[in-house]
Amino acid sequence: MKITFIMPNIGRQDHSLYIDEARMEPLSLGVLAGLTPPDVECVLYDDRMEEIPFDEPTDLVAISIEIYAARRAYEIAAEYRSRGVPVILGGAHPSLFPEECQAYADSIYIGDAEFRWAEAVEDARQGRLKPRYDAAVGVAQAGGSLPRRDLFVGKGYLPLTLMQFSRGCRFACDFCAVSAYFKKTQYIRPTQEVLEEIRRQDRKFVFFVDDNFLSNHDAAKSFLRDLIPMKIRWVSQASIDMTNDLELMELMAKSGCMGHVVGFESISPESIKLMKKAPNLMHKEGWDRYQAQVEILRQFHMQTWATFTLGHDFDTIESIQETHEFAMRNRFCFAAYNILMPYPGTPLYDRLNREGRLLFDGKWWLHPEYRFNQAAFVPKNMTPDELTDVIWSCRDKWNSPRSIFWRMWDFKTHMSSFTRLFMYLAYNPLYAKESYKKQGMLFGRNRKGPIGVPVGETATRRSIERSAETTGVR
Ligand code: B12
Ligand code: SF4
Repeated sequence: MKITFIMPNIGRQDHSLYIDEARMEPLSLGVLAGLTPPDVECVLYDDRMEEIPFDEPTDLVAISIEIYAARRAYEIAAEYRSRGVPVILGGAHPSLFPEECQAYADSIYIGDAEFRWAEAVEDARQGRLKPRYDAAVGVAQAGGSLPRRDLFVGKGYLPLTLMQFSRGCRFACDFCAVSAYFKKTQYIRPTQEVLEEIRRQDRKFVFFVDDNFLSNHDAAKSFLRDLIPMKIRWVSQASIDMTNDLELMELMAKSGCMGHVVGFESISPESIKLMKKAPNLMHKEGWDRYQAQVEILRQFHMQTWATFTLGHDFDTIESIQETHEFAMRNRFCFAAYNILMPYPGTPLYDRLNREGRLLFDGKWWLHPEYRFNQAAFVPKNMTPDELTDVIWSCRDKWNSPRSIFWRMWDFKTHMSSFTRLFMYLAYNPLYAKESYKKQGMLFGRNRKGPIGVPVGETATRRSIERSAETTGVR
């Protein structure tokens, strides 16, 4: 038996093929292949940089979907199904919105692969794949199952190893798909299994893709004490309440932490309360626009990737512009000015739906006219276009060479060691380039016809190729 694993891309640019130059290993598919019985042949195709050989013989196609790639995933599924190959869809989007995905696949898988994937493979082998598998969520890779990292070799992924320490988060932010998926719970792997996984791979640079690595401070501290002797460098994602615990900060620095993706979300305390982002309001000294917290991050040399969700009900054009000034003043390593997005299954989506504020028929991810980084709802204090424009102008300013040069001059963070400076200089231009390439991109490849009609897809591909031939831009 042979299974083809596919990582779908978001879409394509209008004028050229889109290759994601900042692509990272698709850990979900590596984990999935690791959980597959060893007698099954596994191949992986990554739509972010390679053409999918639809005619290559295979017995089952497994696609992992997050919401932005849903449209493209359905197109890929249609290509295979038109050739008689069964397709199963899994991941965050099918788990949160199974009703939609069911229409585009032979089978959908809800929840973590750890629980029922082996059964689904066996069913496919016997030719009796069920239309739906409802699985639980919980501790990742239990029993020490390892991802099939051999499938990533030669695909040009960024040189860092993706790994999980935990899954889920205890907080309940109203816009967060993770909180909805894991029902406000964090599931932590046994330390020895994580350490063994670190030992079994070659790199010394690890990205723990946890939703909130520090959701449980005590568990994190215990793990970090054991991580110190491994002498790795690592980054992760974590909430800002980490700065309330200096012992935790100390252990992170000692175990090689370079910094975290930190969800600041907004500089307006009213918006933070509305979105229920509790960790951002936990600072002992009260609200000071994160100044004391950012100083603590700097004190421990953390190179912070600040993320913002913009367009909450108390945000204004001015407050969004001030958010950019806040990020510049603090010379963050990276910043993501994300438009607040209504993901189905979240309280935010339900509220905006009730209030009649959703645009694009409430299904922006499938809409043929929706473009990457465009407002998909009606904000309170500005028009959707104003929200789109002000965020783009912040992003544009942030990514300019002048800004990259100016932000570099922080001797506590980016200039505090050669490795940190290298990371700053290597990744800032790369992310800036990706940001410009992705801005305004339509989703999927088939722009005109209904989703999942392979004929249109082929025509689109031909026209893109022609455009690439004439312009020389790919
Ligand atoms: C790491 C990460 C990233 C990395 C990308 C890593 C990579 N390889 O490319 C970075 C930081 C670059 C990133 C970017 C984005 N991400 Co992201 N990301 C994550 C994160 C935190 C972890 C994903 C991961 O690798 N987990 C580890 C693996 C092993 O777990 P898993 O993916 O959940 O897979 C398990 C199950 O879902 C299931 N499963 C998954 N696929 C399949 C397939 C089949 C067939 C089966 C049977 C089972 C199955 O089994 C797996 C094992 O248990 C998730 C949050 C999350 N918990 O999912 C968000 C998440 C997936 N991202 C999200 C988003 C929105 C984005 C962006 C679009 C953000 C933006 N505005 O730019 C971008 C663009 C992505 C793109 N396509 O280009 C959302 C998706 C929301 C949704 N409803 O779908 C999530 C859920 C975060 C959130 N809080 O909302 N992301
Ligand atoms: S702290 Fe982060 S991961 Fe946790 S619920 Fe809030 S946004 Fe989601």
